[in-house]
Amino acid sequence: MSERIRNQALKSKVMTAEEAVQFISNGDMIGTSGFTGAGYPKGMPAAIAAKAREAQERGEEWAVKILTGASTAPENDGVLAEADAVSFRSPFNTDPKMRAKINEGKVKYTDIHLSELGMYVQEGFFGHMDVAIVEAVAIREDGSIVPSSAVGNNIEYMDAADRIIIEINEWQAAELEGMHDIYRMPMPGARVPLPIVSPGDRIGTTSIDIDPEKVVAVVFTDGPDRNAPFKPVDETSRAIAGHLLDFLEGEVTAGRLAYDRLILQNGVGNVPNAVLAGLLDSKFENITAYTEVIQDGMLDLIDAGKMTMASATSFCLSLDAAHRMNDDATRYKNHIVLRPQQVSNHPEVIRRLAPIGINGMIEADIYGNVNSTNVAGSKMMNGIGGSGDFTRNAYISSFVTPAVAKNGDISAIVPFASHVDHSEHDVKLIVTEYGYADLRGLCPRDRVQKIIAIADPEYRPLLEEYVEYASKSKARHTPHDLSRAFEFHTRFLETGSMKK
Ligand code: 0RQ
Repeated sequence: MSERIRNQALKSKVMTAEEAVQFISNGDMIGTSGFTGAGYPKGMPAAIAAKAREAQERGEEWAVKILTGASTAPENDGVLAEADAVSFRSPFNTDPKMRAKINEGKVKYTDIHLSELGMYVQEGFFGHMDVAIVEAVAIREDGSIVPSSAVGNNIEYMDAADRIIIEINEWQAAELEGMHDIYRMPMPGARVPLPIVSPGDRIGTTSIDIDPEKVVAVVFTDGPDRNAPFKPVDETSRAIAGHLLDFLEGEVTAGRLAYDRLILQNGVGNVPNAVLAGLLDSKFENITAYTEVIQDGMLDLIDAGKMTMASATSFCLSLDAAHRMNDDATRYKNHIVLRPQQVSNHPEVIRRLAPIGINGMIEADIYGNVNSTNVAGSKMMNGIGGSGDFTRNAYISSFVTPAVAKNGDISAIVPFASHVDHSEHDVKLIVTEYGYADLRGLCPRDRVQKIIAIADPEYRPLLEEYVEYASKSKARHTPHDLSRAFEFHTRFLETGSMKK
């Protein structure tokens, strides 16, 4: 304990999660640490869920509102959703139990750009924040907090909250101390340019200074971050990665990129992770990343000497890779900077550094509008995450996806996106296993054939058929036949397949 809590006063606040739950009340707004399955609280959620259950057994309504960094894990979102202990949640969520409650309408969910959520809290858009629960690797002598495997919105939540509960997770390597770069974003009117001109630039401190008087409890935990392992790279994802690398090679040939000047933003998901695997055998060297999560593939690139520096706000590592990080955090510290998500996803810095953005998607339409979030227009999958922060501001924003989902019953290319997260103005490149559609500089009608060419061959005639109807429209700029624009989706909802 003495090594992890170096502040004398806060040693007296150590208690169990079951004791600390006295500081949580019905209706509280709680801001927690945690981002893509890393650095989330592992002790308090179960205690909060138990408190909700007890109240519900007495016939009382009892639920809290939860803000996180991004997705967490079954021990956090899962247990809280199962106990019906949450009335409101934001942002990005991947937990299936929480997703079900959101889609049943039992949890109100608001899907916010990850760079903006901390700002919303600072500006009071969500109302009063009662409690912040933050996982840390240590508390320093001065009472400042050393975050664990995610920084997320920890600063904003601890600044805004009346009460702070720190979870010290002894499973997380103490050597993570020094990896973080903590910068407190000034309020509007006081903001200055962020002096980050290279992904590794540091602009802050290595711990979060807080008001120690607000700390009501320190809870010890000892459990791993929990992430599902990435799917092994299969033929489809290898083909997608191959096409993306061909595109990047073409950019080098055209003089718009160089083999030693590749900056990446890589979304979470099986396909984006496969792209990282593809880069291992590529000609690119001295790769850097200005991104939001460090995935397995990045550790491989760092170990191979291919990636020199990665800036992110959290890890999203399989358990095996998390063990590698824990065993070797001192070395990885030379190559990784973890920042608050307002900084990792900051539009100003992204536009300056000009990374290649690579994100997954649900569907794209024939003009290049992309849906990342809502299946058939209304069923929430995960959320926009940071894809909007990067897609709007990256140098080249690409979307990677298998051409079909659900054994071929769903086409990733549709006549009209049933929900739009990223518009035709921002999407520059779409990649499937059939190739890439480079949309730069093309008018909507010229994008159509490029996009249909990378659809699954079975869906191409159906898309062509739609284009033929749409072409009868008098409006020739972005021709649509609104009576049939959603026919892929309506057919899927009626028959279980988008096929005819
Ligand atoms: O479902 O797991 O039940 O089989 O979506 O799909 O093909 O494995 O691809 O892991 O890259 O995820 C858009 C969800 C893609 C993700 C999405 C189903 C498919 C499968 C996963 P199963 P794949 P990926 C950085 C940036 C938004 C946020 C973002 C995502 C499951 O990339 O959440 O980019 N993106 N953030 O079957 C119905 C479709 C479908 C579909 C795929 N058209 N209809 N289901 N699926 N397409 C991260 C952060 O910001 C934190």
